[in-house]
Amino acid sequence: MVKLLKEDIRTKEVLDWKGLHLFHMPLSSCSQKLRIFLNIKGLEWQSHVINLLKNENLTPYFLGINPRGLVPTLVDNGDVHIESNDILVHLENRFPEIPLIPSGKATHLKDLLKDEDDLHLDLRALSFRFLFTPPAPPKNNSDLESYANTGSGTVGGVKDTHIDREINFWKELSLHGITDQIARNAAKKFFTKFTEIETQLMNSPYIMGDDFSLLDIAWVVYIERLLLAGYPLKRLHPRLYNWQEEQRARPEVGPEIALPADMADILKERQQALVEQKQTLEDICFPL
Ligand SMILES: N[C@@H](CCC(=O)N[C@@H](CS)C(=O)NCC(=O)O)C(=O)O
Repeated sequence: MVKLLKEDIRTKEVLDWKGLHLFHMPLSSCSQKLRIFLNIKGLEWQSHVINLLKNENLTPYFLGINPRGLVPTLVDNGDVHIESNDILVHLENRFPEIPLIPSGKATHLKDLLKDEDDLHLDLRALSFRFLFTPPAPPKNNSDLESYANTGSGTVGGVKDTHIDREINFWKELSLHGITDQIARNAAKKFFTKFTEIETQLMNSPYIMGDDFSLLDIAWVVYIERLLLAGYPLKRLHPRLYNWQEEQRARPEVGPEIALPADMADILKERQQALVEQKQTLEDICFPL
């Protein structure tokens, strides 16, 4: 569980907030997880959109709430919770109706959620290589300086090293872009994981068995992002592709991962350009 201590938080106003408040962004995959969960549980919550494209996550206000500068961030009756999977587990414990942790499998589920979280920077790398085309590096040196030096820099009262990984990602992106090698390594990890999940789905309707769980929510959003980036899911993992279609058809899921029409057009054009240049994710990363 990553619940912040009061001393980690510099934007003190949130300590007095009542109810559930979610800092999120529509297209952020980890934020999509939370919104799907809240839909399924039918919970009331207040929305605070943080525009990552404008680096609103690097303001003193937001870094004063989440020293890692990441969405989603939950404020639950004045307690600040960070890390999407930990937030899911926290909310599941608080609102157990419509259970999303299979009975007796809480520890196993946490381990499997960790595998997913460990792939987050790989997902981001593939997104920035094949999906997003920022006209300039998304974070310049001065942004990264603020990132490193604003907010408490502590999580649980201890200096947080997680932020260094984030800063390093953005530095590398602006210096070298996402190289073929980085993209291939990332795609390989997803291929291995998808092969494993697909085997599971040959025997059961959901990843952990007969019941829909937090793990399904977590993977649905990653799979959707990778599909947008051109991962050849249908060819390589046809069962997983069909499963994803089934999940997308759920009313609590589909709207949270759907793209606005104008954005869908832009991304389609981008994919088309990559096809013409023979630079799609499939061209660069497969065969492995
Ligand atoms: N491990 C974190 C990852 C969160 C994360 O990286 N969120 C992304 C959006 S999906 C973000 O805030 N990125 C910051 C940025 O793009 O500047 C979690 O699961 O909450």
